[in-house]
Amino acid sequence: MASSMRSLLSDHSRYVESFRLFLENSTEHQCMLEFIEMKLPDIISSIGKGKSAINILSVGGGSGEIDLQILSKVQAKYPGVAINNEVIEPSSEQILSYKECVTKTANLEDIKFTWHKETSAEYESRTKEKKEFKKWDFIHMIQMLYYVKDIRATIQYFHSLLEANTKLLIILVSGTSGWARLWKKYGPRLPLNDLCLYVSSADIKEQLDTIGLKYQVYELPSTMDITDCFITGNKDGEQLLDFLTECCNFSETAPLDLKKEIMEELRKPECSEEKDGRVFFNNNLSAIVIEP
Ligand code: CQA
Repeated sequence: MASSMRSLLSDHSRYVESFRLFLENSTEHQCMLEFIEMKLPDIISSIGKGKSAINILSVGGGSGEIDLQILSKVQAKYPGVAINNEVIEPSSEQILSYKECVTKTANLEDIKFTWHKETSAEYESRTKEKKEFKKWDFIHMIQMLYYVKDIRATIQYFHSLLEANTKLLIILVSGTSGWARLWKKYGPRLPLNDLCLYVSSADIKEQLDTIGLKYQVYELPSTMDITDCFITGNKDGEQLLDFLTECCNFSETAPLDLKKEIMEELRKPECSEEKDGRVFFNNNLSAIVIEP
């Protein structure tokens, strides 16, 4: 039977709405902020050694909340040193939010911001064409590798822009997360699209080993409260389910057997933990720090 399931990424305003709900119901941002607070200072401890300015490249900077926290740590480590922060971000709405975020934040006077409204692949071909091989002191790619066509080539390209004492930081879902489990088991039965790849840190580590790059991995524990997904007719629950399956209106468009199986899977210990009558989906992230 032909399925009428459609990718959530094909309906942008719906995607944004369920992403907002996901952020409200998960510790996604908190766990990154904790990592930035506790681990980043050490990771960036030599990126500015002897430099008069620090060049940072944010690949897929989104609306900037996480970027600004990273920048505050760089400022704290290198007080008074000028920072040049360039952002690659294809969405004009995200760039607008980022700019508003910058306007609202104090103490950013020593930082110069530049936005490139393009994908990482467009950035690569544009800079190659112009033979503009700018080197960077810190490059980060946070929750974005799902959306590139060729992960290995993307990592290799941005890695080639690093000099001595610098770092490339990748954050994405952990191979031990409920996402990785769900994708492995049900990926092929969920709406196929070439916009999003089901990749986790396990796949990235494999790629890095193949290329022969040196890296360190940090596990960032995170959960998403999906209790509402099990309440029939609950609107928030349905939207969270759309985000989990990356499907538009999953509840009503998925074949019944698939829906039943996924609802059962979501409760299993491989995906979630039950606590105080609530169901917490494993949203663990991995931070991978790559050496030059
Ligand atoms: C677009 C693409 C991705 C977006 C977006 C818009 C996104 C968030 C907000 N708007 Cl066109 N991506 C995103 C960020 C974090 C995150 C997830 C998606 O955790 C969910 N994933 C599952 C782990 C990624 C597939």
